[in-house]
Amino acid sequence: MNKNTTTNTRVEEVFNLYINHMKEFLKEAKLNHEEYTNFVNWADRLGREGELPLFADVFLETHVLQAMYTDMPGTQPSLLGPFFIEGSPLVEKEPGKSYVVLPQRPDEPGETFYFKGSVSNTEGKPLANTRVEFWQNDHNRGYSHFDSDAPEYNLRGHFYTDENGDFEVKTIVPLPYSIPTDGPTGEFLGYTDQHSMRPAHLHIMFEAEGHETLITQVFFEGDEWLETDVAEGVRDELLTELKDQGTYKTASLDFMMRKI
Ligand code: MBD
Ligand code: FE
Repeated sequence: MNKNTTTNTRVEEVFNLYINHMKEFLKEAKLNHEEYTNFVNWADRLGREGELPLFADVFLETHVLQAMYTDMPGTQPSLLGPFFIEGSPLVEKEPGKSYVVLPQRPDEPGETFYFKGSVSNTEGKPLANTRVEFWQNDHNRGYSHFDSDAPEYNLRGHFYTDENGDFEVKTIVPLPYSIPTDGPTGEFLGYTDQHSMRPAHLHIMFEAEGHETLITQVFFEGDEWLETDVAEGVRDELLTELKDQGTYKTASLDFMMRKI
């Protein structure tokens, strides 16, 4: 008995279930001892190189979400992913403007993009003053703080929906993203002959009083990686059309939050 911690019946319940399934799985997989040792060594490197969150979010998170949410009303959640960070700046509309500008460099490379959203509850009531957290990758396909040399919080920000539950944000068009391939996660992709790509996507998290926090993503019709997203994050209702307006692009999507 470990006297440093109190028992946690939920941990016990989940661990027992895990062991029962694991026994069946090992019988079927007929793992030999060398394979087991190889796995432990690989998993050790995965952790030491800081890729455990990456691996888990790419290969497990979608299954957690699908087990939780299939067939419920409201916008489908998608992956939080490994590249969210706390503390993004608050951005506000400049006088006379209908949109907020996502924090970016003065000369941020990429195609100018206006994304509009509306937020309502599952009964269609607009949700004013909903907190919208927004993050995405840049023109070099990296995320600030992780795999881009852009400044901290570049292309990350939060703002609030207006009195009609609407918001509009000026940013750049996100690009398809390759997860890092130079570590243990990439090694695994090689063994299993899988590519490392995710379709272009926006990350959005909505928080509104009395409602379930909605963590989701937005994808674009026609993206070549939609069907084979390495992280399996795509859901039909999260697809929108990227419209070419000449010197800039636009897109929009409606989101529905569930009451608690
Ligand atoms: C990403 O950008 C991402 O969104 C997920 C879910 C996994 C890896 C990289
Ligand atoms: Fe992402």
